[in-house]
Amino acid sequence: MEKVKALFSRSQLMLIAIVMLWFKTYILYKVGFKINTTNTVQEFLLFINPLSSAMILFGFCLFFGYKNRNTMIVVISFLSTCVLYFNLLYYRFFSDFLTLPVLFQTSNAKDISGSVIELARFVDVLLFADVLLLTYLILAKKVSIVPKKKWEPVVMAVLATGIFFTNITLAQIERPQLLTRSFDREMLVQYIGTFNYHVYDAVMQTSTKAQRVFAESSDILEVKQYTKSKELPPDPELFGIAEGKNVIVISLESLQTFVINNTLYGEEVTPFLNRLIEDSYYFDNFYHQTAQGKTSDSEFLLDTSLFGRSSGAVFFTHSGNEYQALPETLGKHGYFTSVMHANNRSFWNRDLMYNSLGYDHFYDIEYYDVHDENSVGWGLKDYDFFEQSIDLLKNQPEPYYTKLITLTNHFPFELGEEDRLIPEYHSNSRTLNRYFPTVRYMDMAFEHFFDRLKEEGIYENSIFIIYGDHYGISENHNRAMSMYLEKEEITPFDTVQLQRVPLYIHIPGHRDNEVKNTVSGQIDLKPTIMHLVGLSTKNYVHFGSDLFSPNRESFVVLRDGSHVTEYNVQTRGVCYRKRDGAELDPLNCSRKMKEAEEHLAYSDRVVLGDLLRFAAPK
Ligand code: GP9
Ligand code: MN
Repeated sequence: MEKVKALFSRSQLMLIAIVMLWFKTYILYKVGFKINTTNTVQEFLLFINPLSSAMILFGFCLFFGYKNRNTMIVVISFLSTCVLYFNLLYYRFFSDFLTLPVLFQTSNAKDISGSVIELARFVDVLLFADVLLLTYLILAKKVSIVPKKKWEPVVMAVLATGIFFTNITLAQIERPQLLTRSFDREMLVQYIGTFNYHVYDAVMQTSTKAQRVFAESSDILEVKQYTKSKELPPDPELFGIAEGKNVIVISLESLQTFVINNTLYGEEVTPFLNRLIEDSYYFDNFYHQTAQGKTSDSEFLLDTSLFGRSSGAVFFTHSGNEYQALPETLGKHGYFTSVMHANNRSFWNRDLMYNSLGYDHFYDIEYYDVHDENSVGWGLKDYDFFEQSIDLLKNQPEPYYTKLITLTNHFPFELGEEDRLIPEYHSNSRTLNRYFPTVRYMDMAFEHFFDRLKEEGIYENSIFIIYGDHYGISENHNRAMSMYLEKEEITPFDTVQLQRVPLYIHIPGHRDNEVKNTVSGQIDLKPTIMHLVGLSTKNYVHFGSDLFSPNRESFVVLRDGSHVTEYNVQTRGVCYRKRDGAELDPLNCSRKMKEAEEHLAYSDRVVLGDLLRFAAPK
């Protein structure tokens, strides 16, 4: 403590600089970035998070003595203010925080440099007030000049790390997995601070870059050979059936197959989706293949036919890659491509990733009228989201490829009394209990959307790809789940079966609909859609295959390495018989297990090495 006192009394200018940067950042959070908090812990984190970085930044001055120390204080104060200011300007334009790739993406830089003058405001000068004050104090000789001492940086480092770890621990408690899953930049800034966020971003980007640097152009040839050997011809009856039509993809939040055609206390959970089976191709053995990237992983699988990452979110780590994604390809064939989702642009790094995937437009929360009355849980209620999306759809040039992402059926499955169409379940899991009414609500909202599409004449001229993005009920709720499913227990085999999500391919006016049992996953959607709209998939690197191909083999690989075939399920080192979950000799699964591993390894090579940049342009 003595040393701490001594440290700051020796360098009062540094103390002033730290306190000013700290308070300034906090004020900027509130006024400039308009960061809202929902509880006191969050507010406390927001307040405290600039402190440790301010201490580390100004700590560098302690390596200098005499006049140099004071000059360094001003320099650091100026540079850190510039970082804040660039973020502010960027935020005014994109409602997002800077990331390294953005800084080096010239197109973005151009976007913003042209409008810097418009983005800057006179009051911004205030941001630099402390830099001026520090300079004045030095020039007016109001501060002491001291020689450097070896113990000073040590004391500062101990202090700063102490505060830093308290901050990170609190953030981790308040928002588990924030750093490992890195889902939202705004949240990262809110919880760990602007400067720490930039360091975190730099570490993430550098580790990613390294693998890219070592990749060679010949690597893609080997991958192409592999995927080509698995390419399947389309069903001639369905090839091109949707040519020139709008493709509307609906990602239904956390919807799992176990609720389809199921009841809760005698009432159907998804009456509309149950009826929809009759006039759609319905896939009852379709699996999500997502990992920590959740919704964003499912979007990635859909649009690229590649696997996301085993940890973290590919939307964050590899948003600068070349993908030859579905929106880009459809765009080249005359489609307008867009996403409609009433959330922040920066969530899952969508704003940057959608550019890489080739989307023309992202209708984010700004395009929706969202207020307390039409919101619940994560935001805009599905009914209102669908209703408001109708106008957006109507105003798009046709044909379009549009993905709509729902939100209400999201953990923790909150719902107002007025929207509860069926009761909650009664079990020891609040999560599972609440899941049923929100699924039922989503089903109702979705039915309304279909009615509206018909009223507006959009329906006839479109095809629909409707799927659940990932599980909603995790293994933590196995006891309650076994009760609901009337099973003694949920085994690892059952857990894999519970990764099934519904998939509907609905073609208005089409007659030959049926329930398809082929074992498949989200990775198969891209080649399927391409064939439906009449595009060849030759020369594309796809890890999935057309769901309608007559030669298709039942096979899906999950991101954790589990796989399912027509007869077997392999997970956590055990081979099961698919029919009844009986354990089998591992030999029954070994051939396909090798293929599953190969599949993931090749796909990872493409993503980590950014190999599609070497593929011939289409
Ligand atoms: C957020 C929404 C939900 O925008 O897509 O994300 P999730 O938590 O399901 O990945
Ligand atoms: Mn989701």
